[in-house]
Order: sequence, then structure tokens, then C-alpha cells
Amino acid sequence: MYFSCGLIWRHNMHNKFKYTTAIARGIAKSLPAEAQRMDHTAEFVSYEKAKSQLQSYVDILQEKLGLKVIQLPADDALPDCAFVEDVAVVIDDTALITKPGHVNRIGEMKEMESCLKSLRMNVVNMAEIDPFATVDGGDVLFTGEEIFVGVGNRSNMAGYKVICDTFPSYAVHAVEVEDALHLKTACSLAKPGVIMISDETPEIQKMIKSLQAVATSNYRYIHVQGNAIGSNCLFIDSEKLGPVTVHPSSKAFPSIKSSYDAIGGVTLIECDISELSKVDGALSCCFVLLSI
Ligand code: CIR
Repeated sequence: MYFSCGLIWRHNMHNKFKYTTAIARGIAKSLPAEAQRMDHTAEFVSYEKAKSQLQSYVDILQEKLGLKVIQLPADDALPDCAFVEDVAVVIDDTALITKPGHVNRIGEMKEMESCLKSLRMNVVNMAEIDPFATVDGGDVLFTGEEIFVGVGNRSNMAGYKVICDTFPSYAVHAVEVEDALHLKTACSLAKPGVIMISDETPEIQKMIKSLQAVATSNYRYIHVQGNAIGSNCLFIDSEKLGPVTVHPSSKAFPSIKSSYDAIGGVTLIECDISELSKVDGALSCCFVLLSI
């Protein structure tokens, strides 16, 4: 069963991704041993390598794209704190502090809330609205025109409802998540109107079909072969380089170069966060993006 709420309103979607500022957070020393991970047999994670991969990613946003990057300090008591996307959903000038769906991640909200308040965003706190609501930002796919919320794993229907109420000028659709950590583990926006998708497993294919069934805008869907995480990317319409998509390395996902040639109108920048992906970190999860 699917749910949708909100208005179908014409938004100027190209203005929605003109980000000027990004919030990141350092890697906790406890990440290699204590971060949540779906595959407990996964390989050893190097703290040093994870840290240097995150720094290279920060450099892309800061040096190449010209964004201001605010780097919050890591907290070793919060092993997953680098995955900032999960604790805030920012659309236009409203920042919703979410309540992550895993109990070990709840402490991450505080630092993000103070940071967004200090930036004078319109901050809304999900836990104050409904204590039973949970949402990980990795479940929230914003296309500039509408919002898809993955529910069933980390995020629940009460969380979906809070998103509907917080962003009333957008249509918001619930999509059931199965066999994936988050909705955006298997799909994300490559540029306005284009969604990268994975077809790694039958459950993921079902999830993508559900998203396509409820979408109210027309999108072009591009398959990325291989591990689902290869469909997670980050689109920024930057002041310095224009429209850019940061995507996992073509060494791991060879089909992406030709996909971006076919999409056109966007510069592809490859970024390797393989160490973070061992603990299910996707590219989009390392930043909260703002247009301020
Ligand atoms: C977790 O399981 O919560 C973290 N180890 C990974 C979170 C990644 N978040 C994201 O891609 N949005």
C-alpha cells in the first residue's frame, strides 16, 4: 500500500540545488569497530583511510565547487556521526532535524541542530512533534519537485507524516524499503529530471517500481550495474562549475561514464568512499547541503 500527501505545485526545480554551504562531520575513531553495518562479515575498515577519503570528498566541494564546508567535530561516542545526511532534511530554508531509526544514532541530532540554528535556518525538530516518528535522511529523496520517503527499515509512517507537515508545498510519497538500508541506497538524483537506479536484487527492483508508480513528475531513470550503492550520487548546481554530480568511482561502476555522457548537461566528478561504504555509507550521506 502506498501513501502520498501534499500539493502538486510547480516549483522552479533548477533553483533548488544551488547550494553554497555544506555541513560535514569528522570520522569517529570508533567507526571501524562500532559503526552499524548490514554485513557483519565485511572487511576491516581503516580509520585513516576513511578519514582521508572523507577529506578528499570535502576538498571536492570546497576547492572544485566553491562551497563553504562547515566541519563539525567527530564524537567518538557516536560511531556513525560522519553520516550527517541521516539527521537533517533541508529543503529551501527549512531544516527538519530527524530522529534516526537506529537507537545508537540518536545522539547525533544535537550537534546538527545547534549548527543549523546558528545558521538561522528555520529549524523543526521531529522528536518534539511526534516522539514515535523516525526518519533517516538517507530515506528522503528530494527531486526539486516532490519528495519520496522510504519507509519500513529506519524510517516509519509517523516520520513520513512529519515530513508531509513540514514541507507542505511538496507532494510527499511513501515508498516501502526492502532489502536496503535506505531508499537512497538504491536510487538518487543525478540531475533534475534524472534518477539513477539500481536493480541489484528483486526486492530493490520492487522498491524502484513502487517509486516509479507514485511519482507525479516524469523522470528519466538510468540503471547503474553492480552494487546498489553505485546508484547513490550527489547533485549540486555550483556557482563555480555549474551543474555537477559527484558519483562513486567508475573503477567500481564502469557503466557510469557512458551514462553521464548520455545524460548530458552535468559534469561528472568521481569520488571514492569505498572505506565508508563498508559500513553502508553512501556518497550523499556525508553532507547536509544548504543554499544560504
Ligand atoms: C548506519 O547504518 O546507520 C551507518 N553505518 C550508515 C549510514 C549511511 N547513511 C546514508 O547513506 N544516508
